Amino acid sequence: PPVIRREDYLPPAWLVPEIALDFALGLDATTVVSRLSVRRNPAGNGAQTLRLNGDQISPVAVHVDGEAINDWRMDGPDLLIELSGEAHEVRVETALVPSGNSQLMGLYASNGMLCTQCEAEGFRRITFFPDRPDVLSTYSVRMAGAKATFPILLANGNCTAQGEGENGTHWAEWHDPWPKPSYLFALVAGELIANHATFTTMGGRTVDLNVWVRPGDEGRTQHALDSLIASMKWDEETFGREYDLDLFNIVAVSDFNMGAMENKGLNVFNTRYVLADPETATDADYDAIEGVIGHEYFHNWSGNRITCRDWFQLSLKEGFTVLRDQLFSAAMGSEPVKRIEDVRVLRIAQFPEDSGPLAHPIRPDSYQEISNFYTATVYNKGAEVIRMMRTMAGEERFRQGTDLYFERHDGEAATCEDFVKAIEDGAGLDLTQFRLWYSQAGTPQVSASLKVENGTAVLSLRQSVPATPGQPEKQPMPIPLRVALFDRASGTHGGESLIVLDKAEDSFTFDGAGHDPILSINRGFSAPVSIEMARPDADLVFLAAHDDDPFARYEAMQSLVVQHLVAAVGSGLNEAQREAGREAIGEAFGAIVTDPELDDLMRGELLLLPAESYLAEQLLVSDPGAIHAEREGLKAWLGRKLGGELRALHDRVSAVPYSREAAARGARKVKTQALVYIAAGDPAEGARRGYAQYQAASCMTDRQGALMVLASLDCPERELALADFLARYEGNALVIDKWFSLQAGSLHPRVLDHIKALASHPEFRMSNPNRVRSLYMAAAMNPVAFHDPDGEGYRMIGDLIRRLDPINPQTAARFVASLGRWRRVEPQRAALMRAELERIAAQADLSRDVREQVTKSLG
Ligand code: DPP
Ligand code: ZN
Repeated sequence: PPVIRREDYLPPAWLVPEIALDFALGLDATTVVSRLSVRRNPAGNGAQTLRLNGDQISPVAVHVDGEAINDWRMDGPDLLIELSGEAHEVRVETALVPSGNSQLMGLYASNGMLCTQCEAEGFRRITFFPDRPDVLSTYSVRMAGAKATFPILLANGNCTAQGEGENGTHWAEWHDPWPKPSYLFALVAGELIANHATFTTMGGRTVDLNVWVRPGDEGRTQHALDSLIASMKWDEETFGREYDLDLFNIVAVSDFNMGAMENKGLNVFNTRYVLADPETATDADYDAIEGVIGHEYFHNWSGNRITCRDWFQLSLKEGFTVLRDQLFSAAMGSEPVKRIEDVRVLRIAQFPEDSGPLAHPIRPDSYQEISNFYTATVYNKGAEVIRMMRTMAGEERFRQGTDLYFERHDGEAATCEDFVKAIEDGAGLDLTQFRLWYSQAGTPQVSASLKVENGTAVLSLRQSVPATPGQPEKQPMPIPLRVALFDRASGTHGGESLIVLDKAEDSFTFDGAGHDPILSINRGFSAPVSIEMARPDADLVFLAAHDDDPFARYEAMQSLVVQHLVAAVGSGLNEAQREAGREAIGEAFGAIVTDPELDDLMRGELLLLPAESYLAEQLLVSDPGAIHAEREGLKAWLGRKLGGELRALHDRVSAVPYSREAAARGARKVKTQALVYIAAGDPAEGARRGYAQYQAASCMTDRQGALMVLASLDCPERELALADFLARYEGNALVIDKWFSLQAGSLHPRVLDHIKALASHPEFRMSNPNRVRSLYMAAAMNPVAFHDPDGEGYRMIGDLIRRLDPINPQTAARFVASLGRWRRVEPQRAALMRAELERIAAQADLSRDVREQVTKSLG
């Protein structure tokens, strides 16, 4: 497949200032008549040929300026028309089969309704169009269909007219006054019911808000609606952004590749980021809904009003919008806890990407299939890069930068460079060298050492950016680090400083540091780097107890455990050393379990052991079996060592009644964590308490938590609870997803058999991405199942990719990365993983999506 390169960008030869679309809707047959007003782009290359992209569609009829023409031609999937003048009207008719569209890109049927997904290149599956984000058009949409099947007809913008047709049909016309790229087009038709509210903007505009769902689901929409209102208000207050239409619609769809989509005025959501009530959604689900509703809403400015010039600029809208949703969620809940969660996600999802065969800069230089670049790097590292600018500028100056960006580029298709320049000008920063963060892939490693003489501390830092595919050599980048030096005796520090390491090596001096200070570095995770510094356990125990930066406290705890586990699986520890390491961790853990000053939400973070994938990252080549065994061994040891304290904690939080308040949410968070450790140390006690927690549960958080623990145990309570859960939530797809993923993610010794049985369960559906992910993503992330020493887990994921690819290539391609880690895995498993990739590569007719990921992973 052809490689698309960023450096080859050319402005479009033709612009399309206006488009009128006319849909005759049917689940099995829909016709589309598209009228484009095209005009030669003065900035284009003057080509006579109008290229309209298509994908698995063919033109039924083509007219130019009202005349049917026959001299159009196809170039692969694209329609080419020769045009002689400066401006023309082009009319193209296409015929679609929405019910046969299993890729879920373009117009498709889901659960009896019709909906669209166009980002990145789905619009070309609906009609022929210059399907690129720098072609902005004003859209008018007319749709007609059977009233019984499609009582509700929605598109972008405002509804301008509607009426009854013949034979039980009706129609609606929609107009979106804001020019937009084709990827933001949306249409929804079906039987839907809305939870409605209004919002008055800071400028006094009254906006109608609707959350549309299938009848029966309306009781689970209030949290989404509340989150939308909170987002609108927050964006006014924090970024000065006001909503710009009279209507904002959200529609929940059960078959959806992504989380949600920010189509102008008509966001389409995966049901899992809309539907919630305490009985069926966990606290984490509530938080995710708030975050995604915010994210898509914030795109109205960072993405829609200012869009991307080309797809290489994806992080322009995604990195910035992730930062915006992170700040929003932090403001709605606990800022430190949110920060810790975000860093955990970065380390689990992005760090491995950055050190593997699919590594790419946040602004990639080339791609074969753009869907493969909706990555943790573009999104989450992209957010970290902008967060660093904010850290260096300070909040106020950063706001001046974003104000300038929104003002300068409103209505444009912009680039990452435009954003950086606006922050530079508006915030008064010199970001010359900082731009390297956009072009260089790889997680920088910073090694640190501290020396003290006569009260002056010297911090020596060295950075290196690892080689990544296509980028063997790297230049040093500016790395902003928040640091503080703690005095051992008082447990305090004399003030935090922000230093910027912008050379390969540098040193920084601090006066008045006392004789033996303890360094707290990269506080708040001010830079997305890994810090390498060998330090005594005692220093980490000290920081875990005393650091006033909550992230740094968490980090100290993590480092303590990482240091121990990496030593244990790496060079190996003798029994005495292992015991000493565990004792140090046990001491810090015990303090956290019992600290009365600590709020439970934060306690919950501090009690989490580092993920196995993050531990594997610390080693060049690792044995996943050894990592798992050592980490589980520590878990069980802690469960036994702190059994009394953990049972007391579990008893205390079990008495807290249900509410959505922070204290009660914190209680639920540590409830299941305490249970996890109790079960690790004493499986019989874990089964007893787990089943009691399951039966007493008044909400999904407690019920799911208990079931998760039971699912890993070999006990009769496991089967009882699993059967009860399935029967209790029959018909609720999102909860049945949980039932699948809890079992596929379990540490049960026969988990592979369970997964196989689940794949033939009557509730399993290959056509539904949520269900596929609930079974197979949980399996791919489960160290026991995936890294089975005989390679059964790899085979299972390989088979899935090959079977899913013809149905839904975008979702299939997401599974390749797990196998692509083979180079970092011990030789026996590595060979099995590689063989699986080769088996996929040997399959004829692979999609471009899977082909690109597999080729790069073998590369
Ligand atoms: N819908 C995806 C997101 O919001 C892609 N834009 O990130
Ligand atoms: Zn987004």
